[in-house]
Amino acid sequence: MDERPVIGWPAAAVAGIIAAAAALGGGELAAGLAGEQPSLVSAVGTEFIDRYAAALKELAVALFGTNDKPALVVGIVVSSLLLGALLGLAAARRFWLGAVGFAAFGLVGAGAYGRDPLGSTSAGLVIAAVAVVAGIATLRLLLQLARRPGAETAPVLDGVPVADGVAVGGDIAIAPLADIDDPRHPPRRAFLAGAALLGAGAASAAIIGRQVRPAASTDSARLRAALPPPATPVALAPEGFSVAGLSPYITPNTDFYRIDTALTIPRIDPATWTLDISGLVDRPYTLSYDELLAMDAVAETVTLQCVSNEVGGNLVGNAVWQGVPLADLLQRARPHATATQIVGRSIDRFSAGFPAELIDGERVALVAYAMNGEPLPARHGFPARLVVAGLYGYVSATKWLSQIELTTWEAFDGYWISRGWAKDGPIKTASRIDVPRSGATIAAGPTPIAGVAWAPTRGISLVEVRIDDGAWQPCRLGDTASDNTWLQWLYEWDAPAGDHLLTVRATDGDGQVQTGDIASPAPDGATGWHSRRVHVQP
Ligand SMILES: Nc1nc2c(c(=O)[nH]1)N[C@H]1C(S)=C(S)[C@@H](COP(=O)(O)O)O[C@H]1N2
Ligand SMILES: [Mo]
Repeated sequence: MDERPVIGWPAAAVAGIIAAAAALGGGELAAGLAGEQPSLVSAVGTEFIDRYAAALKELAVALFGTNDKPALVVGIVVSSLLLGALLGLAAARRFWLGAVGFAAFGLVGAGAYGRDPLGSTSAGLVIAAVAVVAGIATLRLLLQLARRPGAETAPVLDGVPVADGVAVGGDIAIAPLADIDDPRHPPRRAFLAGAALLGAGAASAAIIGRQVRPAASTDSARLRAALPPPATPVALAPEGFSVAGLSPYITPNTDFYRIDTALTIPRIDPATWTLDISGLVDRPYTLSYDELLAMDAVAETVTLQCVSNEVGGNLVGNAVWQGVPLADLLQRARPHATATQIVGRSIDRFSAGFPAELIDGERVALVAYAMNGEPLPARHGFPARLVVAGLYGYVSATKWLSQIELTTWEAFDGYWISRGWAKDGPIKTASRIDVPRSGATIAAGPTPIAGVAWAPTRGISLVEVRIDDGAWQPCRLGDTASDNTWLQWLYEWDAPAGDHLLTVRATDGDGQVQTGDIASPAPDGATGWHSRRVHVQP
């Protein structure tokens, strides 16, 4: 005769789930209290992104659009809770199994933390330890509460509990679900109350952990940052066509698309931030935020686009960027003639490289610290980022910039290059219909067709619209600050009743007509004409 605790498997699983929640909650709280440290979940997510970014970027963008980050966090939390359930089942048989499991996941978390450029290794160890202790303690408590009242342990004979429940395996005694309602045993009020209480505690810990996070220190430094006036006057933003639904010429910061691998937006203190200029140069140097702001600055309107943008997509925006010309910053370091690649690196391990010959003094290329007249928003790279006209963001627009390294074209591949994207990333000529909306029903008669078109550095010379299989009709073009930006286009259509397919194409400043060949974003940018179907009522 042998004595084993009998714990229903639902109770064991619930205990494991609540224990995992307690571990996550404890980790969040510890990370929040630890100061400007990413949360454990975020560190695991960052590691996940860096490992699986190549597959993830397409998959995640396809599945979740730009909501890929919340989706990843939800995925990590749900997987953790499921693992918790398994550990709960294991712990009901042998408690040490569950405890070892929690410790192992703590180590995985601490490891991810150590590799997360935003987190410190020692902080990660402490945070992971708090999470593990919270998880194991919760598990222990709940499993104790889950034991049958009055039958703390059930006698087991030859592996079969005689008094209680049914043995599932030879040496385990797990009661089936129905057994919970066994009238011989009152409902486990203590267990349910304990689970509810600890679950609520875990959730509160997570919420408090998020609240106490001192994100405010960077944000207030950002708001205090006094922008020097640019040496050159800002080119006035053109008035633009007033058509409801048409993208404004300048994209407001709050509407500007955001794409990056950062699960936690880096919060950088400008007082300690530095920018290194190094590599194949005679005089490497380091610049502080104040020194950068003290240099002669320019303000340039530049359209930025993500290579992942689909035809007709919205991963593109136009802003006035203020900053110091990259050419000036490089000159000061005396670059070697052998330098053929300029690599920007961020504090979060991202990197992007482009040909050094592009920085010829003609092309607009800046280390930008302001966007549309305000210090760079944190999500767009505060305190400084690169902006190079005419290049997709993934090869040029490094946010949270920490280093500019001159090297050779062959010596280094940026973040997305080693993940299968093209090494050269010039922005392709593109045009988009903003209005009417796809599938819109409109009344017959005069109706505007309008949108934006861009071919940064080359400019746009012509935009044409085609109705169904008709002839290409030239559109009115809005003014631009320079060839580095998109422009608005407008076609005043006298819409006849029926279903119609509207198509747009642009011609760049060199006279090249935008190709109608359909290509997906990978590996070097989508092509094809944007079309919209509309229904016109008589
Ligand atoms: N540090 C960092 N910078 C980055 C990225 C990144 O993942 N990390 N993504 C790049 C990509 S792919 C694009 S398209 C642009 C987007 O800039 P935005 O988010 O300000 O629009 O940032 C670039 N700079
Ligand atoms: Mo991008």
